[in-house]
Amino acid sequence: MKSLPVRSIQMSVLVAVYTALFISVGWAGEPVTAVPDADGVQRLTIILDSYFYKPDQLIVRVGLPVELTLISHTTLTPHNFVMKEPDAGITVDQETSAGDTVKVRFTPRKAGLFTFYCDKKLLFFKSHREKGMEGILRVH
Ligand SMILES: [Cu+2]
Repeated sequence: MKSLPVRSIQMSVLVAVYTALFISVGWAGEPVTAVPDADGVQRLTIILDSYFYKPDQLIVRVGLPVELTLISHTTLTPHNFVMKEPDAGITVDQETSAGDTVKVRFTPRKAGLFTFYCDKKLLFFKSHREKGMEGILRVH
């Protein structure tokens, strides 16, 4: 019984940290699940803006090609889309200049949770990733 208050405090701290992370990272949006097209390609569209991806939670199936259409909504700030998960068959490092639309393709070979992010950084300022420009790809 003595450890109970400590445990509940720990739990509260955990919940608070998780909530803060959730809000700061912006993972509050709804996850978007790809539905394969007739040709078996899982197509999703992502908006890149300062400093977020929308949607920032993508769900795809393992073993089927994924095609992401990256649309920049900025007028000046360049962004990119980086995912370095070679073990899962995913290696993407795509520049997305202001106002551009580009497509990337990969075929996930492994189930799991993988992070994508923008690694742009201006001088001594925080990186875009640190400002919340990241998201999660769930492969199942
Ligand atoms: Cu960026």
